[in-house]
Amino acid sequence: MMTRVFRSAPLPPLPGLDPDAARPVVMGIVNVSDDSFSGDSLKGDAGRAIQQARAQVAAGAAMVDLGAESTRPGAAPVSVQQEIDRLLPVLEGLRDLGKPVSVDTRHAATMRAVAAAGAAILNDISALEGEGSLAAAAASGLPIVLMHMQGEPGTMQSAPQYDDVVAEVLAYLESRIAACAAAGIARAKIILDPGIGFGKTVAHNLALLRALPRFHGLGCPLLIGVSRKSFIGAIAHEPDPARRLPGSLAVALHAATRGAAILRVHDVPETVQALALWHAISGPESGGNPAVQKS
Ligand code: 7PJ
Repeated sequence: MMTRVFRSAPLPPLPGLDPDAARPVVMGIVNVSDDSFSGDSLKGDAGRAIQQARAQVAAGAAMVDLGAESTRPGAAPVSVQQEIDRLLPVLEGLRDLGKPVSVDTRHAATMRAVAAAGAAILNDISALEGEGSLAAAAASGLPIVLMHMQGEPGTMQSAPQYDDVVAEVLAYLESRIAACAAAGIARAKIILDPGIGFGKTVAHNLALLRALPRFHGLGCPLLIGVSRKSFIGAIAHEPDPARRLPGSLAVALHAATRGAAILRVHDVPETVQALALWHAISGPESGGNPAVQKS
Protein backbone atom coordinates (compact mmCIF):
# COMPACT_ATOMS: atom_id res chain seq x y z
CA MET A 1 0.00 0.00 0.00
CA MET A 2 1.11 3.53 -0.78
CA THR A 3 2.16 5.71 2.14
CA ARG A 4 -0.28 8.55 2.55
CA VAL A 5 0.25 11.72 4.50
CA PHE A 6 -2.83 12.91 6.32
CA ARG A 7 -1.87 16.49 7.04
CA SER A 8 -4.47 19.17 7.55
CA ALA A 9 -4.10 22.82 6.51
CA PRO A 10 -3.82 25.20 9.49
CA LEU A 11 -6.99 26.50 11.11
CA PRO A 12 -7.66 30.23 10.80
CA PRO A 13 -6.57 32.16 13.91
CA LEU A 14 -9.34 31.93 16.51
CA PRO A 15 -9.67 33.35 20.02
CA GLY A 16 -8.54 30.94 22.72
CA LEU A 17 -7.30 28.41 20.19
CA ASP A 18 -3.65 27.47 20.32
CA PRO A 19 -2.53 27.44 16.67
CA ASP A 20 0.09 24.85 17.63
CA ALA A 21 -2.41 22.59 19.37
CA ALA A 22 -2.36 19.00 18.28
CA ARG A 23 -5.27 18.17 16.07
CA PRO A 24 -8.11 17.59 16.01
CA VAL A 25 -10.06 19.86 18.32
CA VAL A 26 -13.58 19.21 19.54
CA MET A 27 -16.54 21.46 18.67
CA GLY A 28 -19.46 20.93 21.07
CA ILE A 29 -22.95 21.02 19.57
CA VAL A 30 -25.38 23.33 21.37
CA ASN A 31 -28.94 23.11 20.12
CA VAL A 32 -30.82 26.36 20.69
CA SER A 33 -33.97 25.21 18.92
CA ASP A 34 -36.84 24.54 21.26
CA ASP A 35 -37.90 21.33 19.47
CA SER A 36 -37.12 19.14 22.44
CA PHE A 37 -38.25 21.57 25.13
CA SER A 38 -41.59 22.73 23.78
CA GLY A 39 -43.44 24.89 26.23
CA ASP A 40 -40.29 26.27 27.87
CA SER A 41 -39.65 29.98 27.78
CA LEU A 42 -37.00 31.39 25.50
CA LYS A 43 -35.19 32.67 28.54
CA GLY A 44 -35.05 29.15 29.98
CA ASP A 45 -33.78 27.76 26.70
CA ALA A 46 -31.04 30.40 26.47
CA GLY A 47 -29.94 29.72 30.03
CA ARG A 48 -29.74 26.01 29.40
CA ALA A 49 -27.80 26.53 26.19
CA ILE A 50 -25.33 28.84 27.92
CA GLN A 51 -24.86 26.30 30.71
CA GLN A 52 -24.34 23.49 28.20
CA ALA A 53 -21.74 25.48 26.24
CA ARG A 54 -19.82 26.28 29.43
CA ALA A 55 -19.91 22.64 30.51
CA GLN A 56 -18.62 21.56 27.10
CA VAL A 57 -15.70 24.00 27.29
CA ALA A 58 -14.95 22.84 30.85
CA ALA A 59 -14.86 19.28 29.47
CA GLY A 60 -12.31 20.20 26.81
CA ALA A 61 -14.25 21.53 23.83
CA ALA A 62 -12.11 24.05 21.92
CA MET A 63 -15.24 25.70 20.51
CA VAL A 64 -19.01 25.37 20.46
CA ASP A 65 -21.49 25.43 17.59
CA LEU A 66 -24.88 27.06 18.21
CA GLY A 67 -27.76 26.09 15.96
CA ALA A 68 -31.34 27.35 16.12
CA GLU A 69 -32.79 25.82 12.96
CA SER A 70 -33.40 22.09 13.04
CA THR A 71 -32.46 20.49 9.71
CA ARG A 72 -34.13 17.19 10.52
CA PRO A 73 -36.73 16.11 7.95
CA GLY A 74 -40.14 17.14 9.23
CA ALA A 75 -38.83 19.72 11.69
CA ALA A 76 -40.99 22.80 12.19
CA PRO A 77 -39.73 25.68 10.04
CA VAL A 78 -38.09 28.55 11.89
CA SER A 79 -38.28 32.11 10.58
CA VAL A 80 -35.06 34.06 10.25
CA GLN A 81 -36.28 36.45 12.96
CA GLN A 82 -37.04 33.53 15.32
CA GLU A 83 -33.60 32.11 14.58
CA ILE A 84 -31.94 35.42 15.44
CA ASP A 85 -34.09 35.85 18.56
CA ARG A 86 -33.02 32.43 19.83
CA LEU A 87 -29.33 32.92 19.08
CA LEU A 88 -28.65 36.44 20.34
CA PRO A 89 -29.33 35.89 24.07
CA VAL A 90 -27.10 32.82 24.02
CA LEU A 91 -24.29 34.68 22.25
CA GLU A 92 -24.62 37.52 24.75
CA GLY A 93 -24.39 35.04 27.60
CA LEU A 94 -21.26 33.49 26.10
CA ARG A 95 -19.32 36.72 25.47
CA ASP A 96 -16.85 35.75 28.22
CA LEU A 97 -16.60 32.07 27.20
CA GLY A 98 -12.98 32.52 26.11
CA LYS A 99 -13.47 30.06 23.22
CA PRO A 100 -14.84 30.61 19.75
CA VAL A 101 -18.60 30.39 19.34
CA SER A 102 -19.64 29.15 15.92
CA VAL A 103 -23.15 29.67 14.60
CA ASP A 104 -24.82 27.10 12.35
CA THR A 105 -27.02 29.12 9.96
CA ARG A 106 -28.04 29.31 6.30
CA HIS A 107 -29.32 32.88 6.43
CA ALA A 108 -27.52 36.12 5.56
CA ALA A 109 -29.51 38.21 8.03
CA THR A 110 -28.63 35.78 10.81
CA MET A 111 -24.96 35.87 9.80
CA ARG A 112 -24.92 39.66 10.09
CA ALA A 113 -26.72 39.62 13.45
CA VAL A 114 -24.52 36.97 15.06
CA ALA A 115 -21.29 38.46 13.71
CA ALA A 116 -22.27 41.72 15.44
CA ALA A 117 -23.07 39.77 18.63
CA GLY A 118 -19.68 38.09 18.93
CA ALA A 119 -19.85 34.90 16.87
CA ALA A 120 -16.34 33.76 15.89
CA ILE A 121 -17.18 31.28 13.09
CA LEU A 122 -20.04 31.01 10.56
CA ASN A 123 -21.03 27.39 9.88
CA ASP A 124 -23.25 27.05 6.82
CA ILE A 125 -24.63 23.68 5.72
CA SER A 126 -25.50 25.32 2.38
CA ALA A 127 -21.93 26.59 1.80
CA LEU A 128 -23.05 30.24 1.47
CA GLU A 129 -25.45 29.47 -1.39
CA GLY A 130 -28.28 31.39 0.30
CA GLU A 131 -29.26 34.80 -1.00
CA GLY A 132 -26.78 37.40 0.21
CA SER A 133 -24.77 34.88 2.25
CA LEU A 134 -21.46 35.28 0.41
CA ALA A 135 -21.60 39.06 0.91
CA ALA A 136 -22.68 38.77 4.55
CA ALA A 137 -19.94 36.26 5.32
CA ALA A 138 -17.31 38.36 3.52
CA ALA A 139 -18.38 41.50 5.40
CA SER A 140 -18.14 39.65 8.73
CA GLY A 141 -14.48 38.84 8.16
CA LEU A 142 -15.06 35.62 10.11
CA PRO A 143 -13.81 32.11 9.33
CA ILE A 144 -16.44 30.14 7.42
CA VAL A 145 -17.38 26.46 7.37
CA LEU A 146 -18.49 25.41 3.88
CA MET A 147 -20.44 22.14 3.94
CA HIS A 148 -21.64 19.99 1.06
CA MET A 149 -25.31 19.00 0.94
CA GLN A 150 -27.27 17.41 -1.88
CA GLY A 151 -30.80 18.85 -1.99
CA GLU A 152 -32.67 20.46 0.87
CA PRO A 153 -32.83 19.28 4.49
CA GLY A 154 -36.51 18.28 4.30
CA THR A 155 -36.09 15.93 1.33
CA MET A 156 -32.36 15.27 0.97
CA GLN A 157 -32.51 11.69 2.26
CA SER A 158 -35.30 10.55 -0.07
CA ALA A 159 -33.07 9.41 -2.97
CA PRO A 160 -29.51 10.77 -2.87
CA GLN A 161 -27.65 10.05 -6.13
CA TYR A 162 -24.11 10.49 -7.35
CA ASP A 163 -22.00 9.00 -10.14
CA ASP A 164 -18.89 9.43 -7.99
CA VAL A 165 -19.72 10.87 -4.60
CA VAL A 166 -16.13 11.71 -3.64
CA ALA A 167 -15.31 13.45 -6.93
CA GLU A 168 -18.58 15.36 -6.87
CA VAL A 169 -18.22 16.57 -3.28
CA LEU A 170 -14.59 17.58 -3.94
CA ALA A 171 -15.62 19.50 -7.09
CA TYR A 172 -18.50 21.18 -5.27
CA LEU A 173 -16.30 22.36 -2.40
CA GLU A 174 -13.68 23.63 -4.85
CA SER A 175 -16.42 25.59 -6.67
CA ARG A 176 -17.57 27.13 -3.37
CA ILE A 177 -13.98 28.09 -2.51
CA ALA A 178 -13.89 29.86 -5.89
CA ALA A 179 -17.22 31.58 -5.16
CA CYS A 180 -15.77 32.73 -1.84
CA ALA A 181 -12.63 34.03 -3.54
CA ALA A 182 -14.78 36.03 -5.96
CA ALA A 183 -16.65 37.50 -2.97
CA GLY A 184 -13.43 38.45 -1.22
CA ILE A 185 -13.18 35.53 1.25
CA ALA A 186 -9.65 34.15 1.31
CA ARG A 187 -9.00 30.40 1.32
CA ALA A 188 -7.20 30.85 4.66
CA LYS A 189 -10.59 31.71 6.23
CA ILE A 190 -12.30 28.57 4.96
CA ILE A 191 -12.95 25.28 6.73
CA LEU A 192 -14.41 22.46 4.61
CA ASP A 193 -16.90 19.74 5.47
CA PRO A 194 -18.05 16.89 3.19
CA GLY A 195 -21.43 16.97 4.96
CA ILE A 196 -21.81 13.44 6.26
CA GLY A 197 -25.52 12.52 6.25
CA PHE A 198 -26.64 15.47 4.14
CA GLY A 199 -28.15 13.92 1.02
CA LYS A 200 -26.08 10.75 1.29
CA THR A 201 -26.81 7.05 1.62
CA VAL A 202 -24.86 4.87 4.06
CA ALA A 203 -22.59 3.86 1.16
CA HIS A 204 -21.99 7.50 0.19
CA ASN A 205 -21.08 8.39 3.78
CA LEU A 206 -18.64 5.47 3.99
CA ALA A 207 -17.03 6.38 0.66
CA LEU A 208 -16.49 9.97 1.83
CA LEU A 209 -15.08 8.87 5.19
CA ARG A 210 -12.66 6.50 3.44
CA ALA A 211 -11.58 9.32 1.10
CA LEU A 212 -10.98 12.02 3.73
CA PRO A 213 -7.25 12.31 2.93
CA ARG A 214 -8.13 13.46 -0.61
CA PHE A 215 -9.92 16.48 0.83
CA HIS A 216 -6.65 17.90 2.17
CA GLY A 217 -5.74 18.63 -1.44
CA LEU A 218 -8.20 21.53 -1.34
CA GLY A 219 -5.85 23.34 1.02
CA CYS A 220 -8.27 23.98 3.88
CA PRO A 221 -8.74 22.37 7.29
CA LEU A 222 -11.53 19.80 7.54
CA LEU A 223 -14.49 19.75 9.91
CA ILE A 224 -16.24 16.40 10.28
CA GLY A 225 -19.67 15.91 11.84
CA VAL A 226 -20.76 12.32 12.38
CA SER A 227 -21.99 12.40 15.97
CA ARG A 228 -25.05 10.15 16.48
CA LYS A 229 -25.92 10.32 12.77
CA SER A 230 -28.30 7.83 11.21
CA PHE A 231 -25.68 5.91 9.19
CA ILE A 232 -24.20 4.87 12.54
CA GLY A 233 -27.63 3.68 13.61
CA ALA A 234 -28.10 1.82 10.33
CA ILE A 235 -24.79 -0.02 10.57
CA ALA A 236 -24.95 -0.68 14.31
CA HIS A 237 -28.69 -1.47 14.40
CA GLU A 238 -29.27 1.27 16.95
CA PRO A 239 -32.43 3.28 16.33
CA ASP A 240 -31.92 5.52 19.37
CA PRO A 241 -29.53 8.41 18.53
CA ALA A 242 -28.65 8.84 22.21
CA ARG A 243 -27.21 5.30 22.20
CA ARG A 244 -24.84 5.85 19.26
CA LEU A 245 -21.85 7.12 21.25
CA PRO A 246 -19.63 4.06 20.67
CA GLY A 247 -20.12 4.23 16.91
CA SER A 248 -19.67 8.00 16.96
CA LEU A 249 -16.33 7.62 18.77
CA ALA A 250 -15.15 4.97 16.31
CA VAL A 251 -15.84 7.27 13.37
CA ALA A 252 -14.36 10.30 15.17
CA LEU A 253 -11.08 8.43 15.66
CA HIS A 254 -11.10 7.35 12.01
CA ALA A 255 -11.43 11.02 11.03
CA ALA A 256 -8.72 12.03 13.51
CA THR A 257 -6.31 9.54 11.99
CA ARG A 258 -7.01 11.07 8.57
CA GLY A 259 -6.19 14.59 9.67
CA ALA A 260 -9.57 16.13 10.49
CA ALA A 261 -9.01 19.50 12.19
CA ILE A 262 -12.36 19.83 13.96
CA LEU A 263 -14.76 17.16 15.18
CA ARG A 264 -18.34 18.39 15.71
CA VAL A 265 -19.87 16.27 18.50
CA HIS A 266 -22.69 16.02 21.01
CA ASP A 267 -20.69 14.00 23.57
CA VAL A 268 -17.79 16.27 24.46
CA PRO A 269 -16.16 14.64 27.53
CA GLU A 270 -16.33 11.21 25.92
CA THR A 271 -14.80 12.41 22.63
CA VAL A 272 -12.10 14.40 24.44
CA GLN A 273 -11.16 11.28 26.39
CA ALA A 274 -11.04 9.11 23.28
CA LEU A 275 -8.84 11.68 21.50
CA ALA A 276 -6.53 11.99 24.50
CA LEU A 277 -5.77 8.28 24.34
CA TRP A 278 -5.46 8.27 20.56
CA HIS A 279 -3.13 11.25 20.77
CA ALA A 280 -1.00 9.77 23.55
CA ILE A 281 -0.42 6.68 21.44
CA SER A 282 -0.05 8.14 17.97
CA GLY A 283 0.66 11.87 18.48
CA PRO A 284 3.99 13.70 18.03
CA GLU A 285 5.48 12.03 21.14
CA SER A 286 5.25 8.73 19.31
CA GLY A 287 7.38 10.18 16.53
CA GLY A 288 4.63 8.90 14.33
CA ASN A 289 1.37 10.12 13.03
CA PRO A 290 1.58 13.04 10.59
CA ALA A 291 -2.13 13.68 11.13
CA VAL A 292 -1.29 15.39 14.42
CA GLN A 293 1.89 17.15 13.35
CA LYS A 294 2.07 20.80 14.23
CA SER A 295 1.37 22.98 11.25
C1 7PJ B 1 -23.52 19.27 10.60
C2 7PJ B 1 -23.67 20.65 10.72
C3 7PJ B 1 -22.31 18.75 10.03
C4 7PJ B 1 -21.58 21.03 9.80
C5 7PJ B 1 -25.45 19.67 11.45
C6 7PJ B 1 -26.63 16.92 13.11
C7 7PJ B 1 -27.34 17.71 12.06
N1 7PJ B 1 -22.71 21.52 10.34
N2 7PJ B 1 -24.89 20.88 11.26
N3 7PJ B 1 -21.38 19.68 9.66
N4 7PJ B 1 -24.64 18.66 11.08
N5 7PJ B 1 -20.61 21.86 9.41
O1 7PJ B 1 -25.89 17.40 13.94
O2 7PJ B 1 -26.88 15.68 13.09
O3 7PJ B 1 -22.09 17.55 9.86
S1 7PJ B 1 -27.04 19.48 12.12
